[in-house]
Amino acid sequence: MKKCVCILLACTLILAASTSYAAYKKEYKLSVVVGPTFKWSIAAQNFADEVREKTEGRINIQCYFGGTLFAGVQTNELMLMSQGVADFAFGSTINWSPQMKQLNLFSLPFLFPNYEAFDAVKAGKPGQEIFEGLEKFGVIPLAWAENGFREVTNNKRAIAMPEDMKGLKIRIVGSPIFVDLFRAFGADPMAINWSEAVTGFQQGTVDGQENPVVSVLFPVKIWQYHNHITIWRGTIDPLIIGVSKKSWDEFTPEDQAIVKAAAEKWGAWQIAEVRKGLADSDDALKELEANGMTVTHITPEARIAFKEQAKEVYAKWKETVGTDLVNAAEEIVQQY
Ligand code: X2X
Repeated sequence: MKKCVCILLACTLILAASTSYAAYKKEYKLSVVVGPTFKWSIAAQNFADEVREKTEGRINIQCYFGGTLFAGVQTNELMLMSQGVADFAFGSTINWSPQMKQLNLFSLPFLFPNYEAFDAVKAGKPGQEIFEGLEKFGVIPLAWAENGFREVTNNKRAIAMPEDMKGLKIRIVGSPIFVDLFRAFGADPMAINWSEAVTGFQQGTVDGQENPVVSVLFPVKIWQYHNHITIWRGTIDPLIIGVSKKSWDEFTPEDQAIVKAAAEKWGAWQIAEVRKGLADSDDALKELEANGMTVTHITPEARIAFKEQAKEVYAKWKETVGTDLVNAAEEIVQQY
């Protein structure tokens, strides 16, 4: 009798397990805007491989690089996740910011002077609020990753002061705060999707662009197109590793824990990779110089001048992001 009960119990357990796994999809799609050689994509691929291995194949994540899931329109990525078309993403907060206004916090001009202030804001109440807010979009945030401080490059002249930007055609992401920001400096911002941007640099459709040094400018070898870079730390771009709630809810708690741990591991790895030669030394900048670029660091006085010229943009977008959220971030930043 005892044996019978045991067998029955075992059968029930196996059945329960197979029923919950049966809800799993054959493939979970992960979206990345950039191509497979970027550290950003390598982290995504490692995350996918680790989840597949640790869940013994139950969660099979396939990476779609180069923005193929959103057909090149990078500002649609969050919407696709809300709809469950993309199950996972290593998403730039800029690309998600047209829908989720709070994410423009990181694009507020000159808010973040250094990595320490930025990390403290992510780890503090503002970061927590942003993560909670994402759930309203049907996205469960798993971990932070990073694109980085976005620096300006161009093929016309060294930019040391705001007036040096006058008239320069600058490629930007199709996110309204960047239009406002570059217009404030008298530049001519042109929204071009990442999928077309490098062609734009090649063909000289634009004079310049803004993107992080190690994360993006190295893999595209920006020195082939532009010979000036300005380290201005004007805006910063964290990535969020997210999963659509629809997919998340299908996973057992054990598998959820595996997914979360892998996201934290590869998010941390990716952050360390894209800061190499920037946070610890200036080796990354020396490499740009070795490739023929002039590197201009804005002086503290220039930073004040840039900030002053972007004052109205900051005030307007502070309201859009949410005054309380920005106040909380400013309070943290002041300690650094
Ligand atoms: O399009 C860009 O500039 C990029 C790759 O940095 C983002 O996706 C925000």
